[in-house]
Amino acid sequence: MADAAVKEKPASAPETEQELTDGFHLIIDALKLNGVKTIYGVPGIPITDFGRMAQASGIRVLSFRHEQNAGYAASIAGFLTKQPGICLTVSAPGFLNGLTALAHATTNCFPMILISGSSEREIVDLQQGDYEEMDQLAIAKPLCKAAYRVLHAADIGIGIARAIRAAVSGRPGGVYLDLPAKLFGQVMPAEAGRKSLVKVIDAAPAQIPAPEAVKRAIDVLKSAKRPLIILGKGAAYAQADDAIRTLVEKTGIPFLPMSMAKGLLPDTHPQCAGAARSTVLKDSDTVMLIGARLNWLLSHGKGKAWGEAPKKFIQVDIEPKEMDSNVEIAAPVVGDIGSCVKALIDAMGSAPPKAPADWTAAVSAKREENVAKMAPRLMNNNVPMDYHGALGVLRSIVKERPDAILVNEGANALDLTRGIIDMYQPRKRIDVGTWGVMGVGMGYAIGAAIETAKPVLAIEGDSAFGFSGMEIETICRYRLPVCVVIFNNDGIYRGTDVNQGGGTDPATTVFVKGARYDKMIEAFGGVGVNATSPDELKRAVNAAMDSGKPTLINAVIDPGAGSESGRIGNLNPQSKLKKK
Ligand SMILES: Cc1ncc(C[n+]2csc(CCOP(=O)(O)OP(=O)(O)O)c2C)c(N)n1
Ligand SMILES: [Mg+2]
Repeated sequence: MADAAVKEKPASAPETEQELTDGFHLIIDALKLNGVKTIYGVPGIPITDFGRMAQASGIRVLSFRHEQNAGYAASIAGFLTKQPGICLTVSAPGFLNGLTALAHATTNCFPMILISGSSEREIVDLQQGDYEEMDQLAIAKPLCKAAYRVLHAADIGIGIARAIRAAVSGRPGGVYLDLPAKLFGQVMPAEAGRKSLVKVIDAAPAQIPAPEAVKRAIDVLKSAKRPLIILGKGAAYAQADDAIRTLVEKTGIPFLPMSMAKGLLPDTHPQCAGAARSTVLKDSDTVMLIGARLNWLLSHGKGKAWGEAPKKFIQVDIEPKEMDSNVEIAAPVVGDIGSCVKALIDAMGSAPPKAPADWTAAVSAKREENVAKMAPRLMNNNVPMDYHGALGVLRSIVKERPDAILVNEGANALDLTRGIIDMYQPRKRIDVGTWGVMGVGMGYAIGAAIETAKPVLAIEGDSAFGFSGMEIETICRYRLPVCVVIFNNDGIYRGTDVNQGGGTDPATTVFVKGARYDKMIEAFGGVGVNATSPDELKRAVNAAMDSGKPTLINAVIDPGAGSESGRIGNLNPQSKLKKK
């Protein structure tokens, strides 16, 4: 460390010159000691010089146009690598811009650290009106897994170690680290500084499940007539891909991947029940959740979607509090996913519980039926395009390029893409996650391109894209192999809504008709294409994926093609009173 440590000789210094270091260098050294290679952020007081120095030290520092997008990039870096993604912001407004992403990381269980510079504590605490004054630590606390502030240079090592461990151990999440402006310039002897740094050992220790819990789970599975495995993004995060595959194949149990678990086993795997989702939720009698929570995305494990028949749930999760969150869990298995799945396989030995053949045959038949129903719609060459025609070609492109990362957000643009595009490899589909949030698109695309060095295909609703659209400049600036396809249907859900008040303002859900998003990227030297047919779309995406050039394709979609809120229109509140 201390490759650029300051040498100073104060007037009163003794004859022997003492090597000094400062907050700037200690933070950089602490991050590098713990393997941090990339920082996503936006510069400004008090972290501008810090960013420069970090870049000079060999850390890759990516500057964004808005902190929220930098934060989303950091959050997905955490998901993809199991190391905390780092987001760096300025005080108050920059911090708040990054905070949405920190809360998102926490909700989605992605390890991330939001490092924010902050203003002078003495002034902030007396509320004397400092530049960008805000008690950031207090605000961050309820929105993340842990929040820390470092006041003394000698505590930087410990502060960063705590942040890293808190982010990745147990159930991963977002951590806030508050670094007041004064800290950066604090000076201390270099040798003492070196000694104060902490390398985090075994940051995410294995958590082995209790053998009784494993046996209980296997007993429940053995009594099942219609078992189902649901794989969540926690299972994808775990990087226990081989073990999970072994468990699924050994038991022959149909599996249902949640959105970001698609590809953990290929969607074309004979046991994949993705295309028979409603049937397996209703008809199964025993459900093993692996890194999936019974939240709204699974209708809380009860109600119409789950049918009348009684169900038994087995849940594999690292967080004990997750058990019984919505319904009774008959067999909780608490531990990290990799250790739990391995323990289950070992305990099954040579006599694993097997899914009964009549059940697996029924699931396969339903799946084949649904796939066959969908097939002709995907081959249409309509102009203007509908979602199915456009997705039919994108589906083949992903099949031919299974290692590309697919970013996806929107309403119809999300739900139909998820349903239609098969994934073949783990952690290749990244999307709106637990909140169904709009705005992750370009941040995710950048984070994924940087962390994986794979080509990225982002399929975006025109509304969804708007939340982070300015980052196409960032994509062009860093020359990232990102191809953005905007499903442009002139608005949110549909572009056909009318203002029921009759004025000249457009309806609340519609945008400028015939907008040409492709022209935006041309302003930054990227490739823009306006695609009006599936053939044009296919050609443009293939060219972009071959060249690796930043590309934005405006895919013109029939404004009437979508439906309200995509697949989740039922969540819109209804009143018994008639709409006026
Ligand atoms: C941060 C945030 N703000 C607002 C919403 C509400 N919302 C859900 S989907 C959506 C946009 C849907 O339109 P689009 O992306 O164009 O997809 P389409 O259905 O038209 O294909 C919006 C604004 C949200 N989910 N997240
Ligand atoms: Mg739209």
